[in-house]
Amino acid sequence: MAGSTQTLITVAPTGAEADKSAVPALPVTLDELVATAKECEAAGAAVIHVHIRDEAARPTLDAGRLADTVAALREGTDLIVQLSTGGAVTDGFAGRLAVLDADPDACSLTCGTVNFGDEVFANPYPFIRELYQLTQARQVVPEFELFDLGHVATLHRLLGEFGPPAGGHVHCDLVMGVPGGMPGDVATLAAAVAALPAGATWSATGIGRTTLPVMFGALGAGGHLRVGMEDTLTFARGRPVARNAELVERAAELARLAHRPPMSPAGARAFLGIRDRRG
Ligand code: KMH
Ligand code: ZN
Repeated sequence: MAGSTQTLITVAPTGAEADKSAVPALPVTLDELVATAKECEAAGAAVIHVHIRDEAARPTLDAGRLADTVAALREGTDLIVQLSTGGAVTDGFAGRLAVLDADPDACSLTCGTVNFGDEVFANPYPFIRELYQLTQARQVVPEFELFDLGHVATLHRLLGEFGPPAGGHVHCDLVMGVPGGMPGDVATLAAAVAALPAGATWSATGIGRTTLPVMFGALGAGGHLRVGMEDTLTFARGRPVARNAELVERAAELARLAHRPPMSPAGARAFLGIRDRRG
């Protein structure tokens, strides 16, 4: 399978937490997002995990903006467009479900509640179940976001109750190092990977200073990578990230050094079972 010889790189360029006024390099307008996406695709990304902002650069789940964003990313790139259904910690469940109305290729689906710094990122099982069934009905491929080992148990429960996802393939993302979630270290990575459903593939991302340990651990264990300013704003000690693409460039370079070069967007579509929604 392509996943064993190549590396799927996802870029998460914006997130819902960082403040544009404090982080001027953060892409928040549609033009900034599309320019970032093009640069990251050229650098080796195959998937873009998307959070959008309003005219004041605040996180939003506005339906019109989401639809325009999906259209603009499809027009400007070949990247797989994965919309966040996690949104911001302040977003309600109805708005998060309505994200699928924008008809993305893929979406995130977090498998449990987690403390998120001083906040709570709420994902009770009835919400997870409803979102999962909606992805199946709309044929939107979910990526299972796992912030803690208990989320892996919930993933097993979900698949046991409702069967395989759209596309037929289970792909997870281990989000490590969130204050309140599982730590971003190699021992925890190995434990989480060992607990995944048989046949599942996985990416990993380490928040903040866990970025590099998680990236090296994931490459060594046969996993895939997510990078971007949603997850880290510091490229090296004392040096802020200047562009999302430099995070993708570094991930692609490490993947090539591991003899698992970046997967193309076309390869990633086949790997993840993404249905072609482009005109
Ligand atoms: N912004 C976080 C609270 C996702 O995109 O699905 C949730 C998050 C997960 O970023
Ligand atoms: Zn996100």
